[in-house]
Amino acid sequence: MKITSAKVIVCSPGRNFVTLKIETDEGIYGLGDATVNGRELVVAQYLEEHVIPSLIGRDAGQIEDIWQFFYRGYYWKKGVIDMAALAAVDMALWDIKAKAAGMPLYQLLGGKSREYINVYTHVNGETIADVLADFEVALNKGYKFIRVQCGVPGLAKTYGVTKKGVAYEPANANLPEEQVWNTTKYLNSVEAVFKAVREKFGDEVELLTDVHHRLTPIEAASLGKMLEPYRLFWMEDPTPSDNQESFKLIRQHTTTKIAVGEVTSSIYDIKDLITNQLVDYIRTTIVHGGGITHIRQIANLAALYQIKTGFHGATDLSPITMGCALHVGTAINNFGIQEHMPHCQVTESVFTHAYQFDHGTFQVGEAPGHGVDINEELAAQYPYKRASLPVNRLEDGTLHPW
Ligand code: GCO
Ligand code: MG
Repeated sequence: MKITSAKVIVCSPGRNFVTLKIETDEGIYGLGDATVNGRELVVAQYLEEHVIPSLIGRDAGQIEDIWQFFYRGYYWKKGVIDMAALAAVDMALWDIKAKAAGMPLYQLLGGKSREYINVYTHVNGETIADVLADFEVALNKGYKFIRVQCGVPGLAKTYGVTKKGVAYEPANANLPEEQVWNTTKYLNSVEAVFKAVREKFGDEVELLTDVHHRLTPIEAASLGKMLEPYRLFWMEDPTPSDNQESFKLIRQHTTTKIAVGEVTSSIYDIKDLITNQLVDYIRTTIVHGGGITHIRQIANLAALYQIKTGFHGATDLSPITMGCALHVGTAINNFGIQEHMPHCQVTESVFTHAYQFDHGTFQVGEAPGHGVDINEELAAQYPYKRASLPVNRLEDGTLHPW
């Protein structure tokens, strides 16, 4: 089966998405997600100028060789833009192969390892009372794994906290909004919300939290120790993982489990974290991590160390990435949890999908391929709009990780 054409669809149904559509001479097409939040047009142009011309005429079935052509075959490998472009090609080719086989993708990846996919959702609020109210809503929807983020007294805005009743969207402005951060205020206030949640809702529900790269390693260690009584499912990105060794310091002090990887795009970005058993969950996901082909390699390495997956699943990853993540999650043994930040209705109307939410879990669906499609006519009604992620400064103006 030959690749006859490919095109990039950039649209903004509620937020920006970059989609690659690959067509073949047998009439089967495949779709891949190439969205990098805040840098969408860069990946779109990369695909159009450098990837698509080299794809035409190739055998669509040679997924591994095509992956290696754009990775090993390219001198400047491994950046997130490259890996997102490569991921889109890889997702689309797996979609084509599974459609040609008349099978849902998970069958090609080894078949079902589980009956459903557990997901975690986000709960947040400016105050503890707001968090407790939002928490109850999530429990009523059936979620058994819940990420908790609370406003920090004295800070105008806190990561992950949104106005009441408004869905949280990270890329919230045309140009980066400048927010203010104070680590002491955060560390002084963060324990109380977990205490309140455990007191009100008991020990059974699993709790997670995202530190969003804000702390130094020793601060992260003290946070982990402080939160031990609340038995978190994980604390996420407690410190930036650029220096993988720094997680040794955290591990020396706390048994709070750690999840890392949503900003990583290659196995080499997390290899030391895995092989030194410095984390418990890997969050690299299909779109930023080179597609299904590369994510399976990461998951296999992690499995050797009893580390599980916890794929990133924020709204800036398109339903196509979610579909692929659910197929991989269904097939592999060391699946841990899937993040679920529901897409808005407009996104859902443009991207139709076979996967279904069911009481805090997903059913992957039985449609051939990855099961996600795009309504191109509708997509065209939502043109790209520049949107940027915020940046963070300390109170004295120093730039700090967001
Ligand atoms: C998460 C993430 C997101 C990111 C977002 C950036 O854990 O879901 O941290 O909220 O901030 O994906 O584009
Ligand atoms: Mg995160």
